[in-house]
Amino acid sequence: NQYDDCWLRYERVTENDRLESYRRRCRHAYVAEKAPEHGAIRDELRRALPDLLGTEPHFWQHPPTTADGFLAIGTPEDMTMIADSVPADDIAELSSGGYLIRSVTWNGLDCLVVTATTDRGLVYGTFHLLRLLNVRESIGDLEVRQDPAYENRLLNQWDTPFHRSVERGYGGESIFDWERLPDLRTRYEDYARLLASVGINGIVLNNVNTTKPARASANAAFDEFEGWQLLESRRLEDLTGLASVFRRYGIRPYLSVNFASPMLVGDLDTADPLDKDVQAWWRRKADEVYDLLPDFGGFLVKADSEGQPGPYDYGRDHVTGANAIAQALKPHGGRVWWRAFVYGSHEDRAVQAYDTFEPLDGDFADNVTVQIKNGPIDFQPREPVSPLFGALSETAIGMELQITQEYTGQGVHATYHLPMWKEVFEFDTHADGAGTPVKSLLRGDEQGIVGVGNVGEDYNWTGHYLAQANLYAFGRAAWSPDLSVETVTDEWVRQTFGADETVGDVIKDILRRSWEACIDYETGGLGLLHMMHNGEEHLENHYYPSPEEWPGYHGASEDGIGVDRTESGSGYVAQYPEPIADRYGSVERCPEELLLFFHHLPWDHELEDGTTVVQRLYDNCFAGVDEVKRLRERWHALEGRVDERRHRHVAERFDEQVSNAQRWRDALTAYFREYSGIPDERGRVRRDE
Ligand code: BDP
Repeated sequence: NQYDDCWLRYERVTENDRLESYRRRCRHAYVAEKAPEHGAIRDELRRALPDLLGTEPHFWQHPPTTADGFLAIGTPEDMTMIADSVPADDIAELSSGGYLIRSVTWNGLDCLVVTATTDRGLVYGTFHLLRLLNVRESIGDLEVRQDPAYENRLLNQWDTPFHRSVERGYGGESIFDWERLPDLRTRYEDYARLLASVGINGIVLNNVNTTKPARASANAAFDEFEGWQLLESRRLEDLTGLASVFRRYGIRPYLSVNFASPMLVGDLDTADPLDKDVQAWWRRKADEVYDLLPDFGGFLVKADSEGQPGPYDYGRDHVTGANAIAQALKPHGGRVWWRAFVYGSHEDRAVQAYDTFEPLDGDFADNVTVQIKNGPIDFQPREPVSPLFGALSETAIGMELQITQEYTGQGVHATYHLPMWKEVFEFDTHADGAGTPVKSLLRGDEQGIVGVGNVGEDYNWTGHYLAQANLYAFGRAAWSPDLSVETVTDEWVRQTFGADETVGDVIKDILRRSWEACIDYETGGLGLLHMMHNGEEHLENHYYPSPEEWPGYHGASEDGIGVDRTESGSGYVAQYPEPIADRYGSVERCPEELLLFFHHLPWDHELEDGTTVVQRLYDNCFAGVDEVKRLRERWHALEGRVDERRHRHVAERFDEQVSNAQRWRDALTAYFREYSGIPDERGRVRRDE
């Protein structure tokens, strides 16, 4: 293989009973043949079944006449055999991505039916069935009904045309060879397969930074940060082939666009959203886009943030800015995804997104979705949940999660994000009284989940084999936030590493513990964050510790540490409704893991168990490193049980992770020691002379 199959491995079934049962139902396939999606389904069966069953599937144009059973995939309109065996009512309620997999007896044969009301649903149903085979589930008596929890399950590529870098990407350069388009690479199809197999239905092809970000201004390598060019006619034409690859898998294309496009791409001398020519320009552009890409999903906009232009340049607010673009997409059913990641004017950055967007609630056009990062700062190892989710009751919202590990060890550390996401989904916003978790606020046609992608040109796609789990988990959680961490992790491990239970248990243990470990060594664990190095010289940083660089984020001083975000401080806590505001605002009741996010406390402040703040920070930093060492040992013990290529790769990464974690621990504990003047009770922290 040119590159890794990730979780779509399809290894030979060796258990005889299973093999026999799978063969009886899947060797003969009767699959609809009209839509592009049907072609993708057949291709997938052609790939998977020979590997799994050791025999080529036999495709039929009519219901198979065979002594075996068969597999039938299609909508009831496509095939009478399906209409005959599944009552219309049984699928009438399915949403556009939903599907039903059912064992039926037809003409005395044991058959399996995968059906849906849409072609996209058939794709998901097929991948679900193959997953069952991959993890060796029984398929003798199936009744699987699935409907995605969210209509929009989008990936945001931070790939930068045209120098093929990926901002915050740790899996190599961009898989998209923009300059060669419209030529296609098989990798595009394989990527679409990976995404569709976990239910992702939209892809924003380019970076939210469509011009060179302000922070990279000194770096000539980023001069050609020109994602905005994708709106040029010649570039749009190049995208048609790429879009058709994704279309077969039910994935709609989207583009990040620059707010100043009417000036950059067009020749207007303003991008003022109230200017009639500007509005007409967006309309013409949208018409052109939809002519070429009929299933286009919409535009993603990062405006007035980190040097990107926006409505503030013209003295307009975000509603005016977003709606001007939305009106152009409206006739085509397209949508603007407008990012709430705006900051700059507030001393406490946590305050800003809510301050900017809450007053605008209800004014956005109905085809604008405000895309909100999970936390109020910026994808830190741990943050409280953004209060904006609960505050925008009259606005369509989307939640943006970071799949790529920008702040959690990048391509080197094993850090699994699902436990963090799960915490966010379940967080009770109290928006509509107790029992209004974040996950309940994102439903409906206009809302959804967005993930910042983590793939690149590397053999294993994600830079670290275990980081594949984050992409998998993102898709599964966006499909159903109710799935437990255990279920999703187990699915991923069994498909990716096979049936060996020892291997599975170890990897699940590593993944389960990895996030807490990372929080401990990178922050000390009491709600501190943003203690990493930034370098103007290049964009690839945020990997090394540098607590002295951004004191505003953690508030260390001689008298204590933490940021006062209560009434006596920035007042951020009041952005939450009761009883959250009260809980976070009280030193006694604030959960320990967020304590220093909300409060500035003396170094020797005693926590509930009598330990002082500074001692807890020391202890956590050491505990994080110890945990990573233990996880490394566990991985080492799998030598010989995991293929050498993957084993060696992850083992090497673990060595680097341990040394990087020690570097974090040492930098942080020395810093705490320096400021507090209080030694570690256990004598582990030396003071820098
Ligand atoms: C920050 C990243 C930066 C992104 C920015 C964003 O460091 O590369 O451009 O988020 O989300 O976390 O726009």
